[in-house]
Amino acid sequence: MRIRGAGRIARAAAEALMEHAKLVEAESPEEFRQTMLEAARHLLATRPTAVSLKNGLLHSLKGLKIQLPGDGASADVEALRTGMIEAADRFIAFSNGAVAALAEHGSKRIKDGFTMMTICNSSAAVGVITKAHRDGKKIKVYACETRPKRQGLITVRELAAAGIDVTLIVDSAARTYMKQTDLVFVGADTVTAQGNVVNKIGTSQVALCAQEARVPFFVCAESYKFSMDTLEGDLVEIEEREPEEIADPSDFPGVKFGNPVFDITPAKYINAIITESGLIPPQGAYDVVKTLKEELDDTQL
Ligand code: RUB
Repeated sequence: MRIRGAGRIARAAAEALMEHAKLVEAESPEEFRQTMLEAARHLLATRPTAVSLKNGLLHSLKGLKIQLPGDGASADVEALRTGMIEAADRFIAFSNGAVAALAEHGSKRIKDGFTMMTICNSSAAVGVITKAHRDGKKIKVYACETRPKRQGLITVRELAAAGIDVTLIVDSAARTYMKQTDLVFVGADTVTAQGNVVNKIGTSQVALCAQEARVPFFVCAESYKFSMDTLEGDLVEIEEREPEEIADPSDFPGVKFGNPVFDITPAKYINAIITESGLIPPQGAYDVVKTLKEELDDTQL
């Protein structure tokens, strides 16, 4: 939890692999390859829900491809090391560029005088909103507190520091403030091939309120947040965290605690998913996943 947010998690994992690649000592290309795969699996086990982590690792592991038969089987350890470092570096640059491109597309939907709502702390959603502000639009934001870890506090600090008129609200006030909201922007940890979105717990309730109030609901998600596994029928694992995040269990003898930290917003509540390539309907998730598969299918973890 020291590194959080699906995009940052992916970039941090790529950076960790890159640092590892620089330091690893290996007798043979095969040993180097195995060591990098082990490191990637270790990183993958840190957070179960955000598919950006897996995709960021796969993008980086493409650097090992130069070892594949017929594709330079003779690559030595130093060539693999350089390949890994360059691939991880490429992913980090691509990821940062994707967040900026997405902000450019999404901010066009924000008109002067608009009020937005957001939940949790999504660098992609914050990027869209701050881009509109930088473009000179006078905007307001309602930011949900986001119990139990209160990532909404990070969001309000970021928006206030950018000079944006921001109001912190408790999660249960989302419906009340939806009446004064023009657009909702949220982030994503994973987008399924069916166009459903996994994001911080509470997101689906905000989507429901938006639907009822006829307020457009936008998800900000770079292409590496789309899940190839869901095309093959896998379900996204929802991280369940310790009860201490909610209250001290010893103060409540005989009480059970439930603390799932992400939920699933069905595609039917989503107006568009904003990616680095543009705004797509949730049904377009299938095409994004297919493209990702073409790009990453020959890289294994
Ligand atoms: C963060 C969260 C964010 C998404 C998208 O949860 O749910 O909305 O990860 O973030 P946590 P970004 O704090 O538990 O990691 O747009 O920055 O990738």
